[in-house]
Amino acid sequence: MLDCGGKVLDLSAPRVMGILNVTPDSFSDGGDFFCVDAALRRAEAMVAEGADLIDIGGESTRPGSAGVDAGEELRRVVPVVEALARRLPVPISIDTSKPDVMRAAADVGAGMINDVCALQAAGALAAAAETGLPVCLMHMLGEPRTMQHDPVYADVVSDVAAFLAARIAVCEEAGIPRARLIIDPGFGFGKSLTHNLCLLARLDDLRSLGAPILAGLSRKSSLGAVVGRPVEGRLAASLTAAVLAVQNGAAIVRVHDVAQTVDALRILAAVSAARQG
Ligand code: 8Y7
Repeated sequence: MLDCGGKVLDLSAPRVMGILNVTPDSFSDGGDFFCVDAALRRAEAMVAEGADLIDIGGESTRPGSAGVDAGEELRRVVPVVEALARRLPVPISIDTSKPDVMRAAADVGAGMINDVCALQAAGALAAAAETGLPVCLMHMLGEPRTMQHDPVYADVVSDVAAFLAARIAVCEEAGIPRARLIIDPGFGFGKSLTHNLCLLARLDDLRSLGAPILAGLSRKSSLGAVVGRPVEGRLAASLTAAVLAVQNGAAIVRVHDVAQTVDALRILAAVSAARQG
């Protein structure tokens, strides 16, 4: 059980995190007005489809992307977090690396911090600790602008595990107990196709770190590289990856296609139950 700012996330069964991007290409009027109502309708639809939490992000972390400043990110996400936290029964996760955004989102009801920089930004550790919220620590090699330029590891799974273990230790020292942490290998963040496949194949190696695992593979380019399809044709690949991630130990999958993922995981659960008799 994770206490997400008053809302409970029960991790005794796999959970689905629905992705809600609040960036200029989504829920905007074409200018810089972000339509809270449209974001709310999309989030409500994901909850109706079975999403157990909603991840709101205001900064694109795609390969090659530049950042946005804190003022802009706050303006995008805070009204959406506030509306969703008030109206939805599920916890709202805030996808940010910025301490000011963590604090502001927590103040308006966010239930989790999802940080692709694993609280390494200046002030992020203290800000996250102050909120008292669960935190997802993700591994990334390098930074979004350059991370896909020939990433190198000694052994990708042990390197990622060592990084996450070190971040867990730093968090514990800063007053964020392991029971409030989630770990994520960061599929696609400074990883070649082979690295991503190794991490998925050996995801359960990360279980020894003693924190639930979150896996984000939905529509990612490594899946596209295997099946040879553009982003809009990656549903089957994404569902297969989600099922494999859960089978290999993921507690939470971060996805765009909630309804289909929920169905896929129901089949996995039904078959697992039959095996156990
Ligand atoms: C992940 C993520 C993204 C992921 C976690 C995309 C924000 C890229 N990917 N957060 N965020 N894990 N925890 O394609 O894999 O969705 S953005």
